Amino acid sequence: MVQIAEKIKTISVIHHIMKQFDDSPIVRNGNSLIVAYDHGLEHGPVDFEPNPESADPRHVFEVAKHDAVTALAVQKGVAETYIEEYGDDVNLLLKLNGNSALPERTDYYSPKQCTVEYAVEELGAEAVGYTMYAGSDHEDQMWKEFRKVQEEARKYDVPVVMWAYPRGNGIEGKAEYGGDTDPAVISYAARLGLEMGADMVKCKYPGTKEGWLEVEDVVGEMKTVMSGGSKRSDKDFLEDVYTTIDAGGNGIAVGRNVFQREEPEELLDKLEKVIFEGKDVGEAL
Ligand code: FBP
Repeated sequence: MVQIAEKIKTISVIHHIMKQFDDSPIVRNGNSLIVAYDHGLEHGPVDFEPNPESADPRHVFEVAKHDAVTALAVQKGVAETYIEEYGDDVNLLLKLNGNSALPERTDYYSPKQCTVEYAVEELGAEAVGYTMYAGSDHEDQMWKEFRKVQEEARKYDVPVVMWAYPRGNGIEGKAEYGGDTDPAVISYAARLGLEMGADMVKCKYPGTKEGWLEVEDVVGEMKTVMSGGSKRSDKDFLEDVYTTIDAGGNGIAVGRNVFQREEPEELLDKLEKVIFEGKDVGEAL
């Protein structure tokens, strides 16, 4: 009897977690369109050069008020300054770790910069994000940090999005490694998200529908979103997004393809059609 009661309790906790994510404001009809804006840390101001307006966080918060956007992913400092003004119109996904492009490292590592408690209690985050460099010499350290993030997120009832970016000495340079868009590598990294309790993984686009299907085959119920990548034409970008959705993906987390455009709203209108309204690229354009 005790065992059954315990089992029911466990099942109800799991259901609660899954239901909570589908009910989360960062999800709409099962899908998400997350605008990522942590590039000032990850790449530096060089990413703002194609559209200098984008260096001003206020500009990107304004863009993120678009109906299609389900969340804006930023680092803590940007959130602290702008979320009070934009909190009613923009769902905050607080990126908890991050690293700059400046140091010489022997392998990839993204240190934790913010706790879930601070993100939720002080900044009002609706979700949290963490970059995992599986394959790096620092993978074990990052799992330790991720474990705390994931368990704290459960306590605060917010979903965890894992930026699943396999890279580093463990894989790069190996004969079987096909680069960071290799579906086998992306699938393994995405699967780690499921194993470690992420609610959603954000993966590089593997280039084909077959590649994304390979990812979907191993992630169970966990949601997947495509990482935007460098800026390309509306048509090329929408085709990648459509293929992702068609293969069972749940949307995108996109930075440069939005904020490097002078009229990002036009692309967001089109993305809304593909991600939330079941339209194909021809219909969206
Ligand atoms: P983009 O859509 O511009 O590719 O942004 C996605 C993202 O994951 C950002 O959140 C992050 O700043 C950046 O890519 C990191 O890219 P990388 O580590 O591959 O240089």
